[in-house]
Amino acid sequence: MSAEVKTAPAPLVADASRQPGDVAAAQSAATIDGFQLVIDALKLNDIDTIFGLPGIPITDLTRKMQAEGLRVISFRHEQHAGNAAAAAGFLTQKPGICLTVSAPGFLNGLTALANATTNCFPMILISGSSEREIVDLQQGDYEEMDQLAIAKPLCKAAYRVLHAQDIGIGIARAIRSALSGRPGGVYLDLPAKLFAQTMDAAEGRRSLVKVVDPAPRQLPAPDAVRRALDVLKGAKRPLILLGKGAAYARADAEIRALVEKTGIPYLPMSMAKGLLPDTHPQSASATRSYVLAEADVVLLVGARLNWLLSHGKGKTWGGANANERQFIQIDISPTEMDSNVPIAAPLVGDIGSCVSALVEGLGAKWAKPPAEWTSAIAERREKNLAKMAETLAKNPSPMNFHSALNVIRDVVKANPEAIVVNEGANTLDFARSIVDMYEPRKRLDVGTWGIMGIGMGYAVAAAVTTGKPVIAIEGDSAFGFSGMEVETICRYNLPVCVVVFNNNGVYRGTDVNASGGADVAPTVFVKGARYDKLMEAFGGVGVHATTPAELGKALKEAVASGKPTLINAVIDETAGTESGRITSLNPQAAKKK
Ligand SMILES: Cc1ncc(C[n+]2csc(CCOP(=O)(O)OP(=O)(O)O)c2C)c(N)n1
Ligand SMILES: [Mg+2]
Repeated sequence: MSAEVKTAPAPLVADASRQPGDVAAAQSAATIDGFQLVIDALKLNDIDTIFGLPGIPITDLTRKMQAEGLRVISFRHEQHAGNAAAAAGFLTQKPGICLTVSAPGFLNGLTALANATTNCFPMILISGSSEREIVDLQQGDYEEMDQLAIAKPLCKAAYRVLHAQDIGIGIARAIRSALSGRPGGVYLDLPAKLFAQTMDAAEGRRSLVKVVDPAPRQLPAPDAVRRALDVLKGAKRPLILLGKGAAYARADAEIRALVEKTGIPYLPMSMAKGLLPDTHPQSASATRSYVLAEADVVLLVGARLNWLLSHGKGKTWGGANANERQFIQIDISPTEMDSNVPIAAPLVGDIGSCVSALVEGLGAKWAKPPAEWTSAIAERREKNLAKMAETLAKNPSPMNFHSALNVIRDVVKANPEAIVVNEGANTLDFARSIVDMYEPRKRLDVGTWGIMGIGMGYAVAAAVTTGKPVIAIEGDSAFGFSGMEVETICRYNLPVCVVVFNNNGVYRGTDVNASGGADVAPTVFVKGARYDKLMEAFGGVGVHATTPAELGKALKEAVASGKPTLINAVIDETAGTESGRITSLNPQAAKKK
């Protein structure tokens, strides 16, 4: 039990009939209300930060939370508060809490809740709601909406608390649901009436629940470990694929031991970059398409065979060869197995336990992969890296993605503790491959959905939960989704530097309106926009950068000073491609000439 429980929360409502000096009577008559129970339940479970947006019925809750020592980070739109909560969950292994008002605020938070669930980030969306009796009879209450029913299909679990004495259990259930097994989003509905309900203070305190072991280890079965090792042993061209689940698991030392003891080349998915430094000699990132097509045994660690991995089949996986490949998959969720292709050796359990079991089973005589395979990879890797270095060294005018990212790459190398947030299309694809990461959980991006709008929410969460510098590399379109939160960044004086890759539009700025009309094409924005002025409007530092030198200087200063900064990096508007690297997923009306 933590210290908070031992100290009795101050009763908010005293019994008027209490006689001075009558301590026993005062104690039994002392009451506690719903507001206080919510706060005490969260604190008891080591929740220290709330991301939200106040209004009826939760305004007082936000004030009281702050008064009681919780950090309350107030946003300009709930989606970004929700994204911040999700990122905080990923970074801390504690559920991030997003607090919203009823109906419209709740709906604004839902995209983040669904995205958190898709990404397997633990978060809890706590929403105030209107009067059940009126909502259920559809009598038109203030912000009437059956929020619980709407949230249910978009998250792991959804609960509503109707009575003050159930607040403790409700919050405990939400926490356990968010963290246990495969983590995800949870919805907790707190109707307005609940907050003012009172109950006996001592009974109220007893009703609170400290969740014990919310994400229990799940050990893999010994025969499953043996099977996995047998498959791995038979491999001629093995590959380890690390997903963001591996980053979340904080099994950093075990994963490094597995990679280094087996000598198997590895490929990190974008948010697993940095689990081992991207400069690690076994990294096959620079020759991704070769290893995916050629590997005969692939060990998936917290990575799912979804669209990001072409579902484990087809051209990416070597076409005809795909049938002969064997997969070993480590995942906490048994039903992930065989979701897209057969899994020869499923290893169900938590990543730390599964990887440790494999490392233990390697024994002293584990044979490294055939040199034919590792040297073929090394050769290609060196060739590709040299090619990339050549491209990066160019200094075209105007700047392109490469020359701009080259300087960001250097600043990240010099500040490996910095957290990189990244969204956009070309801005995302180029940054992912050009900017090396050196430490685990330092890269946050669009994740499983490829969603735009996570930028400022994730940046705020990264800064608040770690206190480290944050560099948000943003397409100009991507930035627009959450741009107003630069005020939030300035208000809390967060060490965030936003770099807007300004190419005048979605993908590029050169599209034309085929009708010949006065409107610009749907993908084109105001040309030459000055996003830096937006940051200046709130007292932050704004920089207009048209050369890599200007960009590099401004970024270094921002990281050193920790001052909220926005660099408007002017990028050649012709440099990008439609949909970045996922052009093949884009249905087009007619083939472009
Ligand atoms: C919520 C959401 N809406 C729309 C999209 C479609 N989309 C994908 S990338 C993108 C923006 C790309 O433009 P930008 O951020 O400027 O990056 P660039 O390619 O220009 O570098 C959009 C709108 C999305 N992924 N998510
Ligand atoms: Mg753009």
